[in-house]
Amino acid sequence: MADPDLFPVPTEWAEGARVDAAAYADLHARSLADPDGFWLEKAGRLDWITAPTVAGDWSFAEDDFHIEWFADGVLNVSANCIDRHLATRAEQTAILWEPDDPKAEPRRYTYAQLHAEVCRFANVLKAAGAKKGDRITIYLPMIPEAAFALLACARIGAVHSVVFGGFSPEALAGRITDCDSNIVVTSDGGRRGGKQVPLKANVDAALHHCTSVQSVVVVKATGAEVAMTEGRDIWYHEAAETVPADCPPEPMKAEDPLFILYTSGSTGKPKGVLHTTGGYLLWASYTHELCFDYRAGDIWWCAADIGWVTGHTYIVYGPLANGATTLMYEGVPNWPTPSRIWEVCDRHQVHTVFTAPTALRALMKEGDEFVTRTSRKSLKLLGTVGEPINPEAWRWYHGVVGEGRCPIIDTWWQTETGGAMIAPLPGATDLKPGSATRPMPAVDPEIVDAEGKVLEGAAEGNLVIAGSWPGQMRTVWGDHARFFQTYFTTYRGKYTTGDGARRDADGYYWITGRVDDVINVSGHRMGTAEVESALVLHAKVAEAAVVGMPHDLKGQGIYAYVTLNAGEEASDALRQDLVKWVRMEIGPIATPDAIQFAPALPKTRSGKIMRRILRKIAEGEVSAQALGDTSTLADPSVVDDLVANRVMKA
Ligand code: 6R9
Repeated sequence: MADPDLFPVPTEWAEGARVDAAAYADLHARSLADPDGFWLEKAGRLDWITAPTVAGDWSFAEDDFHIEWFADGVLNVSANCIDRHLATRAEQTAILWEPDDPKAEPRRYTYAQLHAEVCRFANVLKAAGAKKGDRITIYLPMIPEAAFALLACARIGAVHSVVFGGFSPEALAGRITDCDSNIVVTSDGGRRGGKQVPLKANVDAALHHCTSVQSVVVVKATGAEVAMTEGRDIWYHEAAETVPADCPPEPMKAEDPLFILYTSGSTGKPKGVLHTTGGYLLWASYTHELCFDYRAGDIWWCAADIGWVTGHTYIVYGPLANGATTLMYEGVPNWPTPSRIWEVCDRHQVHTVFTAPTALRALMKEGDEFVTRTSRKSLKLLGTVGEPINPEAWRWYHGVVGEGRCPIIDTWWQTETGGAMIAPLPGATDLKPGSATRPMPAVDPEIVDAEGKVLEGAAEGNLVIAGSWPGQMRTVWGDHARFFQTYFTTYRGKYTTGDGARRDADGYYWITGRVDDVINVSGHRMGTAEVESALVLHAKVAEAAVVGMPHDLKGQGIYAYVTLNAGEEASDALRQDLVKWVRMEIGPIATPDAIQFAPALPKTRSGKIMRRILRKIAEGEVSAQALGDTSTLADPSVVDDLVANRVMKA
């Protein structure tokens, strides 16, 4: 009998795809047996000014720690994403923009127009004082100018640091200061789900705390009225009229920095993940083609925000390096109706849509009718990323959205990995709902136990990667020691992902979620330490501990235990005040779902908070067996109070 949990490669994919099962096995084996030969050959998919003669040169050992790829190669990322396509596809749409308001007009930019826009943008940045190597912070809504800005930085060799538009002025200021940005690119505002986002005002507030910024380039997006600071702020459209039309691409070494992207870790403030030029672009382009079997003429839609790594790799760099038509959507999945995603697919005849499980769960709950009233005939592939997809959502995506004909490409990866690491290939991999399936070429995953012992065969434990791959991050901006410490010391000689995983008897990987103090809220990474630091900044809060809690839509919600300063009264008003406070300090994505006031937190005699217990209580598992041994606590009775006063519902 057929296994109901196995979805074999559809015949038309097996016959027509670039890579079938045998070819995948060969690619994976060859990439590990002869990495130099394999990657020097693959490097040929990029356009080099000087072709590299070396591939990977790396060691994860402490006394010789280094990671380099294609070190003697020279190239420019924007030339690879634009100029080299001009001979063959100047008139093809490169960027197709769908506005927030479905009644507003979509915009299209051909490769020729993209070239003109990016050259112009690059010259405006230069006029604003940008030089090769400068860090430029980009705080923009999902408008085409966001893609122009990234590519313009790449063109002149400046390093972009995109900050998600949902982050608060405080969070923005921290990121500007950490990388010492001299220029910020923003807009008068943004639109999302019919609402306006005051981006420029947020930049103004952030810059009260920053000393490095000389110029703010402001794109007119909504027409909202904004304050302009004389001598600092420049309207993009005014500056664009005064600069030359052409901007030759800057030759960059393969290991020159391309971008910084801040992401949450288990300790301390967000880390500036640094990606470099050659290896990152190759990984973006190769994985985009392989996972999604991209073909000329296909309309590709990655529905992420450009503020996350998924937007960098699969809205901008991967698709444009491959000469694709990439759709960029300004709005949110469920506005004005829960049909919006599928309506956009019909309107633009989208071939692949790539989104997050949290969006799917939210749409699924609205009922099938919002899907079935649309056609979706153009869809060939469905992608997902950001968190483990529950089999129920997977089956809905496959059965209702894709009517059973579109393979689900569940891609597991991280900001740190640059692009997809474990994912099915549509023509090669039979699917299992909830599994990201098998590793990409060059990716050598292992499952290790707490002591670092490598577990063979079917096993569950910590997911590590045994060797380097071209898209690997190269450092934490400004703190190389922290890079080594965070990723290469838990299991010596290996890259620690921070995720747990199970490998089944067929060699399929099932990601079980983070094993560190990072929680995944609607596909967004949140360090519990960040939320705790925000809470303790409040004048009434003495101490805070934050853990994840199960949440139907978000995957995980934020559960905060708070102890108040002596003399302060717990109240619903204070609870609401704290929620508002965290939103203001970090941004709406960090909104706590539950706040429990606690007279004390469970601590060991050495003063360490026992998070294991706090996690169990937040999960609603309060039996003595679930809570485990509490005898090592300084005051075991603390636990009884926590259990009795658990916040049942967010
Ligand atoms: C690309 C991205 C990374 C963390 C990662 C893991 C989780 C991402 C996943 C997944 C299960 C998938 N994650 N994709 N878990 N299945 N397909 O999301 O990067 O924001 O850095 O988050 O997200 O826990 O460690 P980033």
